[in-house]
Amino acid sequence: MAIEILVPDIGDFDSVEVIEVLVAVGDTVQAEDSLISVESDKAAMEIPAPQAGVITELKVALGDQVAEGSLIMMLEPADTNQADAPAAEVAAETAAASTPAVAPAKPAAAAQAAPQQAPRRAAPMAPATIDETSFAKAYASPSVRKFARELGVNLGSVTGGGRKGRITLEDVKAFVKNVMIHGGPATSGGLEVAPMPEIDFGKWGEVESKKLTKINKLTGKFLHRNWVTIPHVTQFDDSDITELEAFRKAMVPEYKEQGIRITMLAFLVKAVVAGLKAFPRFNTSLDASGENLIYKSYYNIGIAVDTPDGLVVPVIRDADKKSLVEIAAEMGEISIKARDKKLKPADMQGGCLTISSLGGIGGTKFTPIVNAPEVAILGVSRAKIQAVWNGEGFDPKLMLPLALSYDHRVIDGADGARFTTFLSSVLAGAPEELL
Ligand code: CAO
Repeated sequence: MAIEILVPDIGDFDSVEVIEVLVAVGDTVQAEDSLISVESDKAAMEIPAPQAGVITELKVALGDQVAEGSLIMMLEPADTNQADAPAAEVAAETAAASTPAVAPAKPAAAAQAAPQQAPRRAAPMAPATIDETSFAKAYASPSVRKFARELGVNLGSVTGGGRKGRITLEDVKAFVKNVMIHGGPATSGGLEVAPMPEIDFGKWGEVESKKLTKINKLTGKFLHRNWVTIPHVTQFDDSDITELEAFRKAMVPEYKEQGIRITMLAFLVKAVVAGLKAFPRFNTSLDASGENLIYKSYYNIGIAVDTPDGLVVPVIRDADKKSLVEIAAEMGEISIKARDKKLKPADMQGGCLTISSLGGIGGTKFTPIVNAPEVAILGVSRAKIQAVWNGEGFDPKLMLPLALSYDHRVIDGADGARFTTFLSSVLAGAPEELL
């Protein structure tokens, strides 16, 4: 007969959130196997099975709040005679899962039998070394830590896809898979960088240590991943926006009364949509296997917004279906939302190409990092008047510096130059066509 599994004494917490359900109905568990992970604002912990058996019913779901005594699931206790069989299976599975990453001195039997299927870089793989400092700091539950340790995965190198950037079991599996297919940080064929040494900066003068914000940490991980895994090229161009700027300035007073700021950025969104339509390969993403390109028929443009807590990238959806004024109004709203921390995860997903504009701040050029899974990003610097040769003399022209970084696995250099040339000509063309 099934028994109830209740949350045991979990210390001083009135209620904690279920952040992982680690078993499903029908699963066989051993005593002490983890069943769910819960998290308070201070710590994550796992609730273990009190005895071996089969899970017959789940009573909690992700996001539920539980407290001591809450019913979490029903378990049919195991027949003690059979208890060894699943344990053996689990051991075998664990051993199998460990094989790739711990790289035994001798290749595994299966790899010998089918050498043609072995990933190219699997052979010279060295045992991974775990950086204990970043492993300890990684945001992951105890079972994920255990799993990562068994596989020799350095959790500090894994990007968390769970809520609030938590590293899940799936993230660790995906990391290992990526290493096996492409070679990665844990292999000798990938990037092996020396760990940053601990430095006492205080010995050279007064210092103060401040915690990175959550946004800093999250974007830092994604930017690092994108920087090391995407072969970047940045194509520069200057676009003559003399006429466009005069046109924009003429529009400003009318819309200011309605509370809408008509910015250069809104025109750039429209120009980028035209660029994506003219060059559909820029509106794609590589799928997880890296072997197929996903072409998108929608035009969602990400806008990098600088906030006191760090960089966020809200997305203007269906920019092709919106007028310039609608885009300008929406950009005003999302910038406020971003700075008031009101953006939801969905507001920052599904982008096709991101624009990062530093024009309001200054600078002549910069090389933005591609916001994967997008394949290109447009950086915009401050426009300034330059002397432009007209064949007979120099004209003063307002030139806008553009910097297009792209994923060279998807975009060839020639297309990169074609795209910026196209953008430049659209921005230099008839402004009313961008309305
Ligand atoms: N050249 C010259 N002047 C420019 C300009 C450009 N390219 N872009 C903007 N300006 C001017 C604007 O016209 C405005 O002037 P007025 O106040 O006289 O109208 C002023 O600079 C301020 O503009 P803004 O930056 O507030 O507005 P925006 O619409 O251009 O940009 C936003 C909005 C949200 C993109 C911006 O505020 C922001 O956060 N930028 C930072 C993005 C970032 O951090 N990127 C780095 C990512 S790392 O890869």
